[in-house]
Amino acid sequence: MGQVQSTTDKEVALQNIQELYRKFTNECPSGNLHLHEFKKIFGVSSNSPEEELAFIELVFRSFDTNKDDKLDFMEYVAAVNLVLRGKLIDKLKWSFKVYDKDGDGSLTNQEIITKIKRHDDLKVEEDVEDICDRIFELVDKNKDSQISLEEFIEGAEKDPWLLEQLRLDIAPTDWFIKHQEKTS
Ligand SMILES: [Ca+2]
Ligand SMILES: [Ca+2]
Repeated sequence: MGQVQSTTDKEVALQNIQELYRKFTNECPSGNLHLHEFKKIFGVSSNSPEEELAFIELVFRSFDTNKDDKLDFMEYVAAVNLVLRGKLIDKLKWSFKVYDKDGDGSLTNQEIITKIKRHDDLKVEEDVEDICDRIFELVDKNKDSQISLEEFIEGAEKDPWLLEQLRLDIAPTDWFIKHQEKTS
């Protein structure tokens, strides 16, 4: 069943990429997708919570490989590919990069708390701290109150609960549905 599922996903993805190219050139005649357009795709506006705005910006930056503050079509396709068809390890590396706000190569408990809050905004403060403590207990092997990329990946690969907590997922359907709503 997994086989059938992945073949179907692949076909859908290819079809979507062709469709994306049409939409991309249509919507971005300059050949570039800018941050404000990216925000619109995800339904984020200046009225959105600050955390959400900051998060989308981090996601955008993580896809902007050549750091020129815009996504060209290649960067955009790479992003869509990662979201749709990326291997778990690549998704985890990407998740880590997005959470690592200050880009110093390790995650502090503040960076993890921001992530948990986004995961489920109904969670009360107490729970968020409990979850954060539990993540550190399980992942921070050398107890330096920082989570390194190695610790992050090792933890997520071993423990399904951690994987659920740590993996950043942008649902492919949302990605496309929102894009289509915006452009059609
Ligand atoms: Ca770029
Ligand atoms: Ca950091």
